[in-house]
Amino acid sequence: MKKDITFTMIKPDAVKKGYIGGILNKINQAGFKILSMKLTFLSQDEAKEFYSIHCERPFFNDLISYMTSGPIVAAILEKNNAVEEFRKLIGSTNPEEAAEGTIRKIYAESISANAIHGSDSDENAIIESNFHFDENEIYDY
Ligand code: 3AN
Repeated sequence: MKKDITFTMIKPDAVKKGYIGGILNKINQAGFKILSMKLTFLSQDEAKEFYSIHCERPFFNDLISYMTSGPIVAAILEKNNAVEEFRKLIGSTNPEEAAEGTIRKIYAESISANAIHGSDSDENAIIESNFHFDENEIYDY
């Protein structure tokens, strides 16, 4: 895929609280185009693989329990400079440090239940998108 993309997940805490609509509204208003999207559920193995970079961190087991505690919304988003622009829109990992108006400032409850994921590099955006979606599930419009 040659488009400028990022990958996101609306995490279980935000889905359970009914924030899907509010978060998607922020994403659309910020000018991101949704190329793929689904409500889905991560298995333990999928969550461990997705977050394998954090496997030595003290919060790893809690992170896996949390990410498998309910459904998530996975999506691929397109915009110029998508990765950086989306990280700005979601705000800091710790919602207490997130800027006013960011998705985490509005919707996240804590650093460990922080409402939304955004890829941290173009390379990871592609890896993470391919992890969740087949090529024929990515729409060109
Ligand atoms: P981000 O999601 O902002 O890229 P990462 O990649 O450093 O942050 O962390 C991935 C996820 O791990 C976070 N979204 C959060 O749920 C969890 N996490 C990160 N740091 C901590 C921490 N110090 N304590 C608990 N959970 C954390």
